[in-house]
Amino acid sequence: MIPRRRLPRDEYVEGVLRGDRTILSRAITLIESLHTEDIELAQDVLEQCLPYSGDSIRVGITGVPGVGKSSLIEVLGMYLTGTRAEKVAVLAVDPSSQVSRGSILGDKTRMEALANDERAFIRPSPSGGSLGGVARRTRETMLLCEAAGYRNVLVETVGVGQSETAVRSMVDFFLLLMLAGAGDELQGMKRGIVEMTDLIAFNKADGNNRVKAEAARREYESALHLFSASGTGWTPRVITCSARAREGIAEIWDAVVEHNAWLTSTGQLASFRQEQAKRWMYELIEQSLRDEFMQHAGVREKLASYEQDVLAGRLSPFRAARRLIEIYTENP
Ligand SMILES: Nc1nc2c(ncn2[C@@H]2O[C@H](COP(=O)(O)OP(=O)(O)OP(=O)(O)O)[C@@H](O)[C@H]2O)c(=O)[nH]1
Ligand SMILES: [Mg+2]
Repeated sequence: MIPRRRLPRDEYVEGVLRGDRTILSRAITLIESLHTEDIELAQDVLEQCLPYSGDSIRVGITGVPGVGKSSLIEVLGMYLTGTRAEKVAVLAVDPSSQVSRGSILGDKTRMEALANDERAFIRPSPSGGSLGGVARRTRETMLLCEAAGYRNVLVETVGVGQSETAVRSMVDFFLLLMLAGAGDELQGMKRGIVEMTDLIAFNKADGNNRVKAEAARREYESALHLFSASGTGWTPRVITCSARAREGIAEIWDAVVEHNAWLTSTGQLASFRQEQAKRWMYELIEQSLRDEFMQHAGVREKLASYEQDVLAGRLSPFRAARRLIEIYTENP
């Protein structure tokens, strides 16, 4: 990709605030950049946009690979932009994506209708780096999208590992997509995913699968009182849906809206936002310490050889870490 010249700060800020999609994209690219000069400018831009963010409905969507997250997001997105005439931003957290533009690039071409919709903005997962780094950039992207007037944000997360916890901490509503008969352990029952879920939807409830999905729904509904949803007092719901047949879509969004009204009326939305801001601060601290450390000339010079020593058993991980940190602190 040809590097594009940076814009002055105010051009980013004004562009984002008036909802200019090209500028919004460029501001996000700036946030994703690892160049020192970009990082400072990006923080400046974010700071200016921050007061205009936060006033949105943030929904995380998870589920095992192939459950239909992207398909459902496209249909849900079209419902929002069409039936409800609202703007929607679609983001993703996928730390496994190493390709230059992230893994939902394929989805972006697949989500063709939504991608071409004036009211929708789709941004693939930032690529590379730690989960923390990917999550931070997604969070900041979300804030920029909100400042650009996207009042609904959908975040897709890969249904494996810790990405779910990272996404849970940046959204208000968590939707777990499941498949009837695919095995509970596999789908997160045993990994504590259900406990952070506000709505379980059995997807692909179409064709021959319709009856099975309905049975699974009933079974889960009666088992669900065993779980206390995300500690908020909200009772999680269980429904069936089909991205293919476009069924259950309004029902999903009704639950989101109802949940949002309920969070607002109980004052929990405000504390969610506070909690999210606090977490963001700690993430930023960790991230910038880590970046500084990794970019320290002395550390860079020694890191690879220490890593080899640890691999070969010549040096304990403890000692290696300590020496590297000494190199960093002695000559910051
Ligand atoms: N029958 C049926 N098939 C569906 C439905 N939703 C999605 N699919 C199919 O399931 C497959 C996977 O769908 P995706 O939307 O890519 O699933 P995903 O969860 O985003 O997958 P990853 O991004 O790989 O984790 C595709 O072939 C879809 O066409 C549905 O409601 N019914
Ligand atoms: Mg997908």
